Amino acid sequence: MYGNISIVDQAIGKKNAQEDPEKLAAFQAKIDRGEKIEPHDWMPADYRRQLIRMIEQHAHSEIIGALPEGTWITRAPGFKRKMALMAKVQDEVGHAQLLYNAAETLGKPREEMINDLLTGKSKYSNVFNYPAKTWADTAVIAWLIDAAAIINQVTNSKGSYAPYCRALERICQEESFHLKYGYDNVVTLATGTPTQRAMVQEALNRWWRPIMHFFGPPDIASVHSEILTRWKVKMASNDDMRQQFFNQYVPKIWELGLTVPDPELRKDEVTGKWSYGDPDWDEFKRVINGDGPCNKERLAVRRMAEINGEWVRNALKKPTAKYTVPLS
Ligand code: BYC
Repeated sequence: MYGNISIVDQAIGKKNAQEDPEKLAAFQAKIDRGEKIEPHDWMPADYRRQLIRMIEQHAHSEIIGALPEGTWITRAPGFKRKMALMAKVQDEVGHAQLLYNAAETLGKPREEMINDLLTGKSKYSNVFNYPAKTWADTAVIAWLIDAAAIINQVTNSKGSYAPYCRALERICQEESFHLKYGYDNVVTLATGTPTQRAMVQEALNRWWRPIMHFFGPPDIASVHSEILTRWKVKMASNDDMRQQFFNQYVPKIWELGLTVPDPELRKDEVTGKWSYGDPDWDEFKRVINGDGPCNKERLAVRRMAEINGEWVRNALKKPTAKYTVPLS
């Protein structure tokens, strides 16, 4: 902070200074009244830029997020679980389509978004840069990562940009099925043989830290929260969403006789706030900047999919031309 004005406020102030002050005031008043912004409405350039950044990252997260679970479709125990997992993975890819559509309404072409993902220019959620080592990992992902996503998305579906809110509402309905599917798998393992129980505990131990990171850095270190909150794009802070997750899911984890790998995690019954150990924010920074256990692998798979799918995209554009189908 410099005096009473934060660095973010100064930067936004400079950008906003280039905007028509009357339009800017009318825009903020509209947001403050709780009205929605549609694509054809006037909006400040930075509102557009911030939304593209966030929605695009979200879309990329859904598409990359399909990969850790996707590798388990052929190995899922039993036909019913294979079918259920396949449906979940399809849903996630469908979410990406809805989100790319929402981001496109702001003027960035889909090809450019995909290109920015493949070149590493755009980020996607930290959590999908970790390996799904056992079947129990898929159970923990479907239960707790989908739970974390629902907390984030239900909250932000009340936000100001109408196309993003509409996409989030639909996505949350599907995510709530995923959560039930994930919980069912966790319960099966947690109430199964000692080996199954150990397997789900071990998966939970490995995923806990990435899940803590999922909600973003602590509020004090969050770069975009201030302006996104003022513009009602973000309807709760990173820390508030993390606290909501603790409140809703830690008791459920304990109920199953599982433990959380954080000896400092406890709820203050007076304030209602949870305190927790440092989840290693340096690791978070490394992972979101491309240096996680699976970042290279995830992008390599996406690049391969892009090359293999090129003839389909071309065929859709020019159905009468001849195409060579790559043999992969
Ligand atoms: N991972 O200022 P901050 C799913 C970045 S998929 C990576 O607090 P903001 C599912 C942030 O971008 C659902 N990067 O940011 C799919 C910024 O960097 P840049 C995924 C992160 O935007 C398949 C910097 O850190 N959900 O559910 O105010 C199977 C500073 O952060 C992360 C979404 O994408 C992260 N976790 O708040 C199963 C939700 N956190 O851009 C499940 C949409 C922060 O300045 N996104 N960063 O270079 C959001 O709600 C917000 O962007 C966040 C971060 C709360 C994540």
